[in-house]
Amino acid sequence: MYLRTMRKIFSRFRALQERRRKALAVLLDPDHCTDPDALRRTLDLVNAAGADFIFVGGSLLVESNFHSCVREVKALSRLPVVLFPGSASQVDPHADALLFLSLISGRNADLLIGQHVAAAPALRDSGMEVISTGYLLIDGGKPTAASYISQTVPVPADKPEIAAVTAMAGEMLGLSTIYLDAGSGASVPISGEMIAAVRHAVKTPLIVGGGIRTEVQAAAAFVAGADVVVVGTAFEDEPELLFAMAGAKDAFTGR
Ligand code: 1GP
Repeated sequence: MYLRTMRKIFSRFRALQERRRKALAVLLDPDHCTDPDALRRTLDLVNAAGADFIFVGGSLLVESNFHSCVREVKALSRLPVVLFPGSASQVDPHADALLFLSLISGRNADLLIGQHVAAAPALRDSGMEVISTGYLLIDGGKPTAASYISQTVPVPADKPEIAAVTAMAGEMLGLSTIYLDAGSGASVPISGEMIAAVRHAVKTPLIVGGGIRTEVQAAAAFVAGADVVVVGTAFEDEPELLFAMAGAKDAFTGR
C-alpha cells in the first residue's frame, strides 16, 4: 500500500521550485474549528483568496475534534489538506498528505523518531502520502507552544549557519522537505538571511512559517527562498489578510 501511494503533494512542492512559483498554505488549528458555521465561512474565504494548501494540526490539541475537523475541511474545500501533526495521534486518512515531521533542530528523541515509530503502522495502512520533513524551530522572539511542548531549544535567530547545516544534515539523511518555523504566534518571523542560508544549503522544497503577519513579510520570505509560506495566527485574527498574502505570492511569480 505504502509503495503504491502517489506523491501528489510532494510533486506540487517540487513543481513550485521548477517553475519558480510560490504557494500559500493556511494553517488551521483544530482547536479553533469547533463551530461548523464559522469553519464554513473560514473555508469560503480560504477558497476565494487563492490559497494553495490547507495545513491542519498543532503542537497540542485540547479539543477532541481533530478527525471531524479534517473531514469537514476536506468536504468544504477543494484545496489539498496536508496534516501538520504535533504527535502520532494526528493522523487521519481523509487528508491528502501528512508532513512526517522530524524535529531536527532539537535533541528530543521522541520528536526525532519516537512518534514516527508509533504512527508508522497506521500511516502505512492508510495509503496516505507521507512527506518526510526536516522540521526546524527558529527563535521567533518568544517561547511558543511548539518550543514549550517539544521541550527543545530553537535555533538562535542570528545563527543562520546553524539552521543551514542542520537542514543540510536533514537532506543528507533523506528528508525530502525542510520546514523552518518560528512557531505559531511568534513575535518576529524568520529573517530573510536565515531563509536564504537554508535555501542555499539544500535543494529540497522549503516551507517557512511562524509570525508572518503582513503581505510584506510574506513577500520577503518568498524572495529569500521559501517555496511555501504558512500563515495561521494572522489569518485567524484578520481573515481578509489572506487576499493580500496571496497577492504577494502572485506578484512574485508574475501571474
Ligand atoms: C506555525 O508556521 C505556522 O507552525 C504558522 O505560524 O500561526 O504564527 O502564522 P503563525
